[in-house]
Amino acid sequence: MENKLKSLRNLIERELQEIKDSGKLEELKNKYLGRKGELNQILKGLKDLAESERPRLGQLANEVKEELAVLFAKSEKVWSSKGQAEDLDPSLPGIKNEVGTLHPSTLVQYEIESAFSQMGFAVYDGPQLESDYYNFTALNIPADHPARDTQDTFWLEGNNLLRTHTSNLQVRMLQKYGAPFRGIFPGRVSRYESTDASHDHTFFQLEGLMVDKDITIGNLIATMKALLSAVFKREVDVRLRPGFFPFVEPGFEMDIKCLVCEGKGCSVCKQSGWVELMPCGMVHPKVLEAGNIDSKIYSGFAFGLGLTRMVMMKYRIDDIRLLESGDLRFLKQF
Ligand code: FA5
Repeated sequence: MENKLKSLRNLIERELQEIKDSGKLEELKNKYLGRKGELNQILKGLKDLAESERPRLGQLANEVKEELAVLFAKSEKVWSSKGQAEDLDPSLPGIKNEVGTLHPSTLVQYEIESAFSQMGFAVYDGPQLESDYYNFTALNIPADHPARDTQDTFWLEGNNLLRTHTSNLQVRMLQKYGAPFRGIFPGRVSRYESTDASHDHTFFQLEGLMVDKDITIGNLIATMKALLSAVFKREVDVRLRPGFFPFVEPGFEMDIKCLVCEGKGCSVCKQSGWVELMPCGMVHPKVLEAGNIDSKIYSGFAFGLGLTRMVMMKYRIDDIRLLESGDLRFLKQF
């Protein structure tokens, strides 16, 4: 019996290696391990053995049985994965891949970047985690200045904060590149404020800064007109009014006639028909000096476009919170 068991195991091992399809595997399994299979036929002979032989051969029979079960299990695994590969039909049409789209703010940002590149402006990025100095103090907003109250923020350790505006790059850029300078800085900003249809706690601005000899308000207005036509590609109604920012003198607010309601009044423009879009002005001498620029030789203009609001106007989006919601039903429309 011992020889029969061993040669059956060797035979099965060999045959398993030679099989060519999973049907044959099933056939071998029935032939050798089935109820009426060869292994059971051999095991039936156990009862006829001498009592002294039975325990040893019984144990051997169990070992062979287990070994064969493992061998068959391995082959089944191999043949089931081969089976899957055989099921693959390369002629079937592919599964549609979900490709994302650019965020509407990115689309508008790219349009502005391309228009400004043609006017000789470079595009810069900068830290969103900023020091008190570059976000406020260097911009002529000392610690006790009431202008800080208009831009409440999230404070971090070590007198750092999440930047409240892209103006944080004005002095950084002047210190780094000096004058003459032409640059735009798009990016994310944060404010600690309650949200409504036109205010979010996280939104995007796009700053512009030009410093050179003989820069005037005329240059500022021409540049802002170029920006508006790059985005809207048609005439839009805007108005310029005086505005106060400690880092510009004189300072202006540029508003756009609300395109969501065509100026009739809605929740975006707070029923006024106008939306604050782009504050701007001539760079304050103190800012130039913080950037190591001689304010007697150089002058400049700066603007701080509310990029997210611009996107709302362009696409007539009636709630700013949709833009950072991550809602694919909304985003897929662009
Ligand atoms: C500023 O942030 C100044 N740094 C702009 C500036 C730059 C002035 C250079 C002069 C020279 P203000 O806080 O007004 O200003 O914000 C600028 C624009 O960002 C607003 O006109 C508006 O379009 C947008 N904005 C402000 N707060 C929010 C908000 N909570 N949600 C969405 N957009 C906002």
